[in-house]
This record gives sequence, C-alpha cells and structure tokens, in this order.
Amino acid sequence: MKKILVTGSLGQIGTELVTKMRGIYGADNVIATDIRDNGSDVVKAGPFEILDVTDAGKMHELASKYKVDTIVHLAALLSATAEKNPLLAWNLNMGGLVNALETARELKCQFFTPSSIGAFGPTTPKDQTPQDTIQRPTTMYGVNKVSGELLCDYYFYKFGVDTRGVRFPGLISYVAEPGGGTTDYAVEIYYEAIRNGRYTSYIGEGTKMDMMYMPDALNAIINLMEADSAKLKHRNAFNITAMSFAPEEIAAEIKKHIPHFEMSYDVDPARQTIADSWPNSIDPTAAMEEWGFKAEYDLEKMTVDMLDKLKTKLK
Ligand code: AKB
Repeated sequence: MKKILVTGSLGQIGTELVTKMRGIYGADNVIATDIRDNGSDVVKAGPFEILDVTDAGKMHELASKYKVDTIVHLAALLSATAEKNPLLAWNLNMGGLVNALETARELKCQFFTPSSIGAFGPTTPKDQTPQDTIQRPTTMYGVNKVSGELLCDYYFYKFGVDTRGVRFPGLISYVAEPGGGTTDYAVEIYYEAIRNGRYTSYIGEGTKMDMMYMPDALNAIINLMEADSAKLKHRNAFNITAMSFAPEEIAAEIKKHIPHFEMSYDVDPARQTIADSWPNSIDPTAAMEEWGFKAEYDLEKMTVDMLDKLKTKLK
C-alpha cells in the first residue's frame, strides 16, 4: 500500500485528489498538507499538517515522520497570479519543487508534479501541439513549468527518482474553485450561468484552449502513478487533454440547458496575452500510447454534469 504526502492539498486539484486517494489507499495513508487549515473534509478526514513548501526542513521532517513512499507536489501559483508577482512565483514554484524533489531523492519516494499547457509559448505549433516541440514560454508560470519538467527529468536520470507528470490543460470542477489561472473563466461561467443567467468573459471570442473535467484529471494522475515504469518513455510532462473550446463554444453548450443564458465580453489584456501565447489544442498521443490515457468527458457530457452538480451545490 502506498503512503502519500500531498502538498497544496486544499487547492483545486488537491481537494478532490486527496479524497479520491484516501478512498483507494486508505485515509491514514494520504497525508494532506497546505499552508493553511480551512477546516474542510480534507483536513478532517485524515492526517493533515501545515506546510509551507519553501520550508525544506519541515517538508523532510513530515515525509520522514509519516514514512511516506510517494510525494504528490501540487502547491504552486497559477499563471495570472504568477504574472503579477514573478519573483514570488519563481521562489514558490521553483523553491517548492526543488524541496519536494530533494525530499523524494533523500527518502526514495515516487514523485508526481503537474506541468501545464502554460509550458508552451507563442513559437510552439498552435494546433495539435506535439509532445516534443518548441517550448519558449513568455510567462513566468511557463518558465517555471518548463524548468520543472527539465528538473524532474534530471532527478530521474541523475538520481533515479521515479518522477512522473502531465501537462494539464485548464481544469474544470464544481468542488473547489481555481484561483489565479488564465483558464478559470471556464469554471466561473458555470457558476454565473446558474446564479445570474449571464457571464462576462475576460477571455476574448475565438480564443481556444485545452480543457479537462476534474474526474479525468484525477484518473490521469492515479493511472500514471500506477503505470508500469518500463513502458514510460517520457515519464514527465505528458500532454493530456479532453477538449478544446473558445468562450462562445462553452456558452453555446450552456445555452442548450439554460436558454436565457447570455454572454458578453470584457477582455482582460493580461490574461488574454497569456491565453494567446498558449496552444489551441495539444496532442495527447504519447500519454495514450505509453500509459493508456483516456478522457471520459467531452464538453457536452461535462456541461450536463457541471450544471447538475452546481444546481444542487448553489441551492
Ligand atoms: C492556469 O490557467 O494558469 C492553469 C493552467 C492551464 O496551468 N489552469
């Protein structure tokens, strides 16, 4: 049985991943950590510790205390926040990652951390972006993600740490809201559609980005961690995606269920610039071939589920 330490457990991915992994591996075998305690189920339903990921000593101490054999490192600033405070992003995103990789090396742990479509830049091929291609991102978040991908590869080749990772697209869920990302509009739109029947998009018409529904993202993490190591040629930074759409396409899908729904635009230049530098759609073939990645939800199926779940949540 795995014993897993998760950083950033109260974030958008962590909140659901911790719960799912506790169901699979046992509540006591998933140690949730975060910089704050929000009193949620993640905190109450199993071991929880306060951890600032820039504190290398505390991270090592907690991993030793619980004798973990796996580290899932999720704590990071997302793209829009990172762009507002690039130095903080460098220190937190890279400092946290190095500390987590060092802990994994010292304690011989398996390791997972997500990269992102943000690891690509304006000179990357925009459509069906290949697994191995030009990566010259123009955001601090992208610089962090490319550096992180390389660092994870390095820890595998140099020290034999079993590092694994995916490049996540925008993640959509009804449980925990994202914060500070460029793709967050695709979550907000569902909340606003139900609350007010209207949404003002900060991303402009025609701007396509890859997206994925959270259940597929959680399965991807667990399946990659469980995959046969011998079959992995890439290990880190696998392209994965479930759908690609522009704001008007998700709005049209919502309108099928909420006919009075209206969308308008008030483009935020900062987030639009980031979105414009990212691919329209990425090619997940390597992930499909090397560890059987498959997404269950497309835009249509996700929209039915999101609206259904949010209607209950927002009652
Ligand atoms: C963001 O928008 O920053 C994230 C991401 C795609 O990495 N959701």
